[in-house]
Amino acid sequence: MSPEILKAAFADNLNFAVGRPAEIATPEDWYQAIAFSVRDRIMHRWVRQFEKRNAPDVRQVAYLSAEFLPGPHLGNSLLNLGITDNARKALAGQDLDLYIGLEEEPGLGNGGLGRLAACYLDSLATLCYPATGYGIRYEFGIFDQSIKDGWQVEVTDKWLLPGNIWEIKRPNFAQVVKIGGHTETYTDEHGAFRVRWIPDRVVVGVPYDTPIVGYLSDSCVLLRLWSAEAAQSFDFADFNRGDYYGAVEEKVFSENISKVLYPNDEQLEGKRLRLEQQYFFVACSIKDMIRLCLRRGSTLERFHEMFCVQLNDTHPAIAVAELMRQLVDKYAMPWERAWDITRRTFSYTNHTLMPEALEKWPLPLFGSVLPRHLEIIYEINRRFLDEVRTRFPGDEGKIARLSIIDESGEKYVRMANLAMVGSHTVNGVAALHSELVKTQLFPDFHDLDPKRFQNVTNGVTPRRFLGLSNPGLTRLIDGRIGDSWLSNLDRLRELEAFAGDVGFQQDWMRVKLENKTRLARIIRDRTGVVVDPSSLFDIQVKRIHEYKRQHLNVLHIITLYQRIKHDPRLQITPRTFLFGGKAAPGYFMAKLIIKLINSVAETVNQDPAVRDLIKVVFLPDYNVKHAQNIYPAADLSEQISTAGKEASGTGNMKLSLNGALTIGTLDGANVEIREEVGAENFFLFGLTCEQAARLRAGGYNPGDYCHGDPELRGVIELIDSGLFSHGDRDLFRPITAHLLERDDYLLMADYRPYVNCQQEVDHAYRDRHHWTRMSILNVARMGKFSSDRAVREYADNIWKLKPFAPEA
Ligand code: GPK
Repeated sequence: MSPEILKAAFADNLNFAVGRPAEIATPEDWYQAIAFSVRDRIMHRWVRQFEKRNAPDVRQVAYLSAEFLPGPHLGNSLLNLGITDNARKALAGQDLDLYIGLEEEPGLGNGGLGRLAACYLDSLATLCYPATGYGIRYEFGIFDQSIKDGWQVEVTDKWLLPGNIWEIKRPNFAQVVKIGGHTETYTDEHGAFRVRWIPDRVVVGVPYDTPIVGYLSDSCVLLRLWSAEAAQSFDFADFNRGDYYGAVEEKVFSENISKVLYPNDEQLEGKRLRLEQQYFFVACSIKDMIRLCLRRGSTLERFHEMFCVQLNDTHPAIAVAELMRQLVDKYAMPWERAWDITRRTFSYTNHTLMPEALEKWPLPLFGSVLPRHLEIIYEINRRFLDEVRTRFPGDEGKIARLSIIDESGEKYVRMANLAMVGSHTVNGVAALHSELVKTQLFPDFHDLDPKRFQNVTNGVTPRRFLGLSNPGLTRLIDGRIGDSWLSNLDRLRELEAFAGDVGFQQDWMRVKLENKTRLARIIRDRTGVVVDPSSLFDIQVKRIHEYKRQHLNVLHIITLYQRIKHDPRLQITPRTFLFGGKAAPGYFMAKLIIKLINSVAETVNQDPAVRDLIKVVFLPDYNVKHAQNIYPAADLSEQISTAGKEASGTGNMKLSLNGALTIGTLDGANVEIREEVGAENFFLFGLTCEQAARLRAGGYNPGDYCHGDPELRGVIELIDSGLFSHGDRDLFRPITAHLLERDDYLLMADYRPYVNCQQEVDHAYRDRHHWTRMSILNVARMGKFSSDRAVREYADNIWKLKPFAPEA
């Protein structure tokens, strides 16, 4: 698409879609005009492919996810369409990057799980797989984080306020969803015994479609997000005849369902509204698939041939019972047939072993929201447990553990068990995690059917996280190996040949320095802290969680601080420690960790004795947009979770892809990253998952580590002295007391190995050629971690899905 054509398109859209004369157009107006023009091109592809995508023999994947974190669309869509340079030319002198930067991001997710879903859409589109991402169009996404006096303050996210050019409302595909009420039995006209569900509420789900364009592939996938609206005609006709205000109330009540994203990451909230959200989007999505299936002339007997449905964690697991309900209650299919279809339709991805994240719903709550589903679940469970009994007669313990209903105390519906029973395949998200899924999480299911368990190691899209975020490095790589690596990441391997090339190393260092200089400017503008771009940028960005151990990082910072104070002439590699991440609003310890980081930053940054050797920065409001500025500037990537706790991690991949070296434990995908880049190019420390288990089993006493290590004791005492809290000796006591008394995440045990490993990092960074060589090798060996590879594995091994056009 030539610059002239784009220029005309921008002018047209400024005129006709935005309605502003060029003379007075603001940057926001220009953003909109460009975005409309890009959307036009995406729509063109979308419409052109309609036939191919909907051919009767085309099988589709539906990716059901309560979260999607796509990031701003404009920059990425320009890149994927291959028109960024021409768009720049078309704008002759105007600042395209300024316009791109104006876009609000759809923060419809919490962290890794939502971002993974977005990476997979990018790859599905790029590889021409027929796919739809189904989710919720939250009116308010993840809160914006600001920092006041060192504490996190949550501010409502208003992403829809400026309007959202990328979505198209499709009221004609709206679906009605029932909630609450009771069930009745009746005999149908053939004398058959049937059940119907009489709800006490109905809401309407209206889909909003955002087509996601693939990288230079001419292909799109659809992100279809459901928004809740009131069923107006229903109100007036059946309930509130003439009751206008009652109907308005009902409207507000209905719209609540898609109002706000629950901001908890790997933590249960257990709220009725959350269950309603889950059911709402699942019911709309299943009905939408049934509609499509029938429209394409198929019968529901072939539902599983038309659709495979991936459950992104257990949030959409109710889909198993909903498809059964549709097939049995509505379409009068015999139970066995319906169950066979259901089992062939679903597969389930587990994303965590953290016990507090495993979803379970109190039975009374579940029954009051979804009375018919509870009955169906009982029936699924009865048949399933009968089968188990014939295989393991008399093993009541096993039966209790496998049951979808937890009856050990107060009764619960276990969503993971429902997902397991209703799926043909379950997968973990990294090799180690997938092993733990078999041995720790679902050992009884594994005994029952080991073939059902698979691994698909996570991946990330190189388009957004290198091509778009790091144009400097992209150009440098293109210059050496051409540009095909962006859709074939294994080709980065060809960079290995240049790892020792001094000229290439210098270019590599120059790009990194430019990226760090840019980030330093952002840090100064957003926090007032001045950092030195030539210092080592040591970065930990991710949700704040005790298991991710941001506070272990802090213990290291205080260790260095203490060393400098004891020895004012100490020579260490100057470092900038950068943190970013949100804490769940109700997670006290996580919020206190943020306060600790900011308090240590305040003390350290203004202490002249530190001689600017260390700077500590907490960059507020970590999100996709900010991440894109951070990854390219990283020298060191902190992946320091307690072994066995991080299912995979994906930030670890993005940072390494941008040339950061990793300091990390043998956890999640770190294990595979280390395998790929080579042990000599990875800073490993800490307990393994087996060692951690043994330590705990033997009666772990964290206090022993502290008392046996004077430096560690000094660090804890320094925190408790009030030095970082204006004399308040109690402020951080919940953290230090937990570390000394319980230390669930084994910081005390891993402290010394971590600090020693950091010393190795310090030394390694002084040899810049060697460091740069390691950095180049890290990038060269990241091919495996492309989401293209991951999506192909899902398609080949789980979905049995083919691209609808042969790959170019
Ligand atoms: C896992 F269970 C969950 C969750 O509720 N939210 C979430 O972001 C993350 N995750 C894991 O913590 C990461 O290790 C993993 O890489 C990511 O999901 C994607 O699989």
